[in-house]
Amino acid sequence: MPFDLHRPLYHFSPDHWMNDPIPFFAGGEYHIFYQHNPNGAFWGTMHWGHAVSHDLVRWQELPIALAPTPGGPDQDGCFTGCVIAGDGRFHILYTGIPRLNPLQQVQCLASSKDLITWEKYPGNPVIAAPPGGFGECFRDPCAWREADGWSMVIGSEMPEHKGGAALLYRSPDLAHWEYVRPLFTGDAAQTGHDFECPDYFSLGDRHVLLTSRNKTWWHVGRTADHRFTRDQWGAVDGGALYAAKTVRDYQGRRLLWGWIREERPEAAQRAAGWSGVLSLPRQLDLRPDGSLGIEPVRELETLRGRHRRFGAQTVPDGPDGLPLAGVAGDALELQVRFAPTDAPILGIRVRCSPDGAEYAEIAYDRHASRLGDAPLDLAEMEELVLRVYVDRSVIEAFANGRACQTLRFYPERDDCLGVRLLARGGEAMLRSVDVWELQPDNRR
Ligand code: DQQ
Repeated sequence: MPFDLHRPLYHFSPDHWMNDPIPFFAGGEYHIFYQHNPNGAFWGTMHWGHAVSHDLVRWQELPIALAPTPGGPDQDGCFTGCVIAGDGRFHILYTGIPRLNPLQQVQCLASSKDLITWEKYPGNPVIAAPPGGFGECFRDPCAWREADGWSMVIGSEMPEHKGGAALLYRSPDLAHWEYVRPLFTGDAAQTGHDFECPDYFSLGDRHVLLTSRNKTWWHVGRTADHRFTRDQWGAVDGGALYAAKTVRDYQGRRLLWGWIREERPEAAQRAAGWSGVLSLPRQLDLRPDGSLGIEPVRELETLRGRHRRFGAQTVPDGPDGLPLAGVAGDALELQVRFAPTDAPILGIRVRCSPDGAEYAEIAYDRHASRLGDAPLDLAEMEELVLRVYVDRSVIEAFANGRACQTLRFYPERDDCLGVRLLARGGEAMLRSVDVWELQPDNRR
């Protein structure tokens, strides 16, 4: 394989195309299904790809799980959905595309004994048309078991682009579905005009709904009488992460993955032969104030190689940042702690060229209370704690257990390896920096 400066080393990124990961946990293994085009690094002819991991860190590709059936209700694509276990088998509910242009969307069922070989239900589609009164979007089913049958939400939208709608259905057997009502409707000004890829689960004593449009959004609230009432909401990630979904694992953890989108021209994606990256697994928790906490999982520590620690020091005010002496790499983990400060901007630059001209910047703006595009309010005496994973063209940054910003960075040169600490508008006090070189098995 020719050397590829941009292809991540420890993030999963299959050949050709991926989007929309769908996680599932069974038999001690983590599975990721994903939207996949096996015909090239561009969106089209949507299949379901499949990969498995024992440790949440190293992924192995498995055979394609679902492919469009010529002449079938999914002949133009097997779009996103969910995987569930029931009656001794596994089931996929997904959106079949009978026609892409103009867009037709129906809901389909497939089943499997081993998660590898899938049989489509002969009576597909199981839902042939949306209920009346909603806009065009009608896709991405998310189903779960209740004491007396199955429930499912399908991503939709209010008429005239007013906001998303999560349409609630009920079924005794996964094949026959009855529409109930919208579980929740959103406001376009807050969370976009529709709800792609809804994900719905309980967390602590609350319910959480994830929806996607432009970003993935979290909504935390309570459900009663088939209505979800939202208490708080926010963005799962301010950057390049989209279509995030979750699974509960054997430890009871709620784990989230998203699709890290490309931000380079389509021609460059096709030429590279790959497009789309699976995010690192993130653990979700309910914070004491009822908002959503998001942290990278501890299993990522198994990637750690050589470690360096830098102690307290002043970071001078300046446009270019303070180089972290002796640190270089395109696959790094960094943990940075800044003391509470008056500097309006503080953060870190990674993948810096030797002259400092090229870099990717993760900066906290104290006046705007934002980490990139992710809101982050720091309490008066709260440190800024950044955890940053660098993996060639992918940078995932986590701040204070509650804000994330995923970046893409595609340098032309191969010496963008430096790290610099940043303070602008005033000096900042660094408490410590820990740096690990990450040692993926698949260095290529
Ligand atoms: N991607 C799928 C759709 C979904 C969208 C198609 C979100 O099912 O709504 O690839 O990225």
